[in-house]
Amino acid sequence: MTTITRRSVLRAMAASPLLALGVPRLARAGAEFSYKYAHNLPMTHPLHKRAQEAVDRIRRESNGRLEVTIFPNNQLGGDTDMLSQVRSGGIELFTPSALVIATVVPVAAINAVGFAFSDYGQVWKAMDGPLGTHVREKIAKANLYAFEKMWDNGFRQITTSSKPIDQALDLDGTKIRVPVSPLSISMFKALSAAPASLQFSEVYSALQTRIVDAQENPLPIIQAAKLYEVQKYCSLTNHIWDGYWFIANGRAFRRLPPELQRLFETAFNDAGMLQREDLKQMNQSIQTDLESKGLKFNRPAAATFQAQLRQAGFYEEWRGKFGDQAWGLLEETVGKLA
Ligand code: X2X
Repeated sequence: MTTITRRSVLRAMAASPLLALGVPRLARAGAEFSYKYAHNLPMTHPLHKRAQEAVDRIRRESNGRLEVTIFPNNQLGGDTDMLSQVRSGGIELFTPSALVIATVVPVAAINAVGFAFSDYGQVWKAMDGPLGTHVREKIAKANLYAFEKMWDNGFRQITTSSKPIDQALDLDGTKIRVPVSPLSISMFKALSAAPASLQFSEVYSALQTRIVDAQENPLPIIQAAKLYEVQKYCSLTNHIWDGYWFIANGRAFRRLPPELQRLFETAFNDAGMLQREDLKQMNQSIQTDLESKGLKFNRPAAATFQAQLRQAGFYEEWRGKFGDQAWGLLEETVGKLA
């Protein structure tokens, strides 16, 4: 016997364009799974655009069964809030930077060890390979599901309102905002700066009111969040490579039938690969754009920073914290660090 339920009617309507016409709101309200996805970036950033495409694809290919609503730009709170919401199930999806998820899964910060990666070839080799697998396993232990492909945040650069940073000494005493990340604090302390952790939602106003003089982020974020309006100098240090893990609450992911889990995986991983490509394209012209908006660029050599980090025992300390296994996986790609 076939029972006619509200759900089966809605599913039939969603599958038939003619019937579904005119009742989009009803069809939406009837989605079998309605998930919330939150992130910390302005809507002009490629992460948002590609996530929006993925979400549209998911609705289409699931015939309206699976619907994701996006809350961009810290609408649901800063990183720390979003992280606790995705852990509790208040939201189902979140894209924390590796630095941020590391407050719950410490080894996730390993891609952000100072000056470890020298280019994207190394980055994706490690993160799409054994190091990425290792981190995803640890994320799973926190009852979060990390989709396989990490999204790009970028190589982080230092901006200041006061002076260009040309060598490690120039950071001495500089009040610099870093994410809510023990690794970032440790690294900038080792460089004799005065780092302060703030959520990204607070960065623009902290710079504007001079609570801090400096911050560090990849150029696409400096552009999307208009940080050039409140900063003068940009020093291309490339000191950290940072990426976003696309994560789901573990229970919310397992609750989906296998075909919808696979749809999530395909849609988010494909979109992540395109987002990596977007950033690669942007990186070719973005400096010129930021110069036209008034930022002054310089390109310091890495040597003085690395020497200072070594001398301060930074690498030894973090090798100990991450453990030999994870550290070994990183060094397999980038060579000896300590
Ligand atoms: O907070 C930041 O600086 C950002 C946007 O890069 C992260 O998500 C770590």
